[in-house]
Amino acid sequence: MEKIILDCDPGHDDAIAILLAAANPKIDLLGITTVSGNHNVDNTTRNALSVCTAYGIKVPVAKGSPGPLLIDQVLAVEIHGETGLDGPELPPASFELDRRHAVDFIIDTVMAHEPKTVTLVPVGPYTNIALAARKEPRIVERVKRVVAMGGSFSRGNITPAAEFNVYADPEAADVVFRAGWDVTMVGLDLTHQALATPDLQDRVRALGGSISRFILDIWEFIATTHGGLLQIEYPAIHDACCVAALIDPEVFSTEKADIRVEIAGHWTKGMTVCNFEKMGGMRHFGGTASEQVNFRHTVAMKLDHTKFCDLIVDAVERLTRQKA
Ligand code: PIR
Ligand code: CA
Repeated sequence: MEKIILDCDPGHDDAIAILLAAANPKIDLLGITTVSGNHNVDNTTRNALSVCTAYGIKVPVAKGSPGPLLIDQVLAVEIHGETGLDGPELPPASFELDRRHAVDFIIDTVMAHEPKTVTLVPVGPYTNIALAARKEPRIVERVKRVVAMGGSFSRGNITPAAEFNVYADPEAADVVFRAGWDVTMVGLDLTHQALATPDLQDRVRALGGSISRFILDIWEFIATTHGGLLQIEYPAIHDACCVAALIDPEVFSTEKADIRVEIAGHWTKGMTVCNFEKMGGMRHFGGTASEQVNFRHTVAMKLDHTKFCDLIVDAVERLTRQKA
């Protein structure tokens, strides 16, 4: 069992990540923390609680940071709508938030478990994770690893160079990639392969029931915004890729790299600059040539789409059975 804390900004694909984490027996979901990103933190928190209420997910939910560390807030309303999760119908939340701030929830939870047993899974801007590492630096040594959705080594989705989660809080991303923990970057290069193809949608539709309906409604909404803006053929299921990799490490291939976050660039702010070991590895990044290159990050490369789809279908099946 992989013990995880899912730090998210639901968010359509975030909601699917929550369902996959709650459903799969290989994941022990210790809690959900929320952050501003796709929408403000009030909305992303309400959405997280509503998803948990609707599908009987009983884990602590702790509300986190209302905005990025330094820059002005950037939301993704044009993708996720006015509520942050437009489209599907959800019930009002029927249970209470954890009383702690997300940052304290993360610290307490990591410190309360044995060293190297808790994995952090940030799938929104990394504000809470950066603050937690600053507030209690011992968590950096203590977590097992960080598997983060965000970044890209090819193209961006909010600017030509930058992916949204990194762009929305670049300084936080810089803290996370500079810290000494084991970080896997599950960026757009990978998640733009994780598409809700007609075949996957048919398999989910065939299961019937309210969870199947919910996921189809998510994809229906995202197809209109995502498809129009980004010219991607089908909805991308970004955030669930991190959870999928913790269930089955073979769901994607990886390469080692040294990743730096561009926080000062004019056209490139929020870009994740990947120095790949396999490509020969540039000896330095420019700037201060003395900065030692260290290929200690992992980058997600090629998705096994069939394996990924099987995990999504399996999660819908399990949750539907549990609900019945
Ligand atoms: C933001 C997202 C997805 C698409 C766009 N265009 C903007 C959200 C997703 O929830 C995911 O975590 C990440 N941010 C992908 O950039
Ligand atoms: Ca997200």
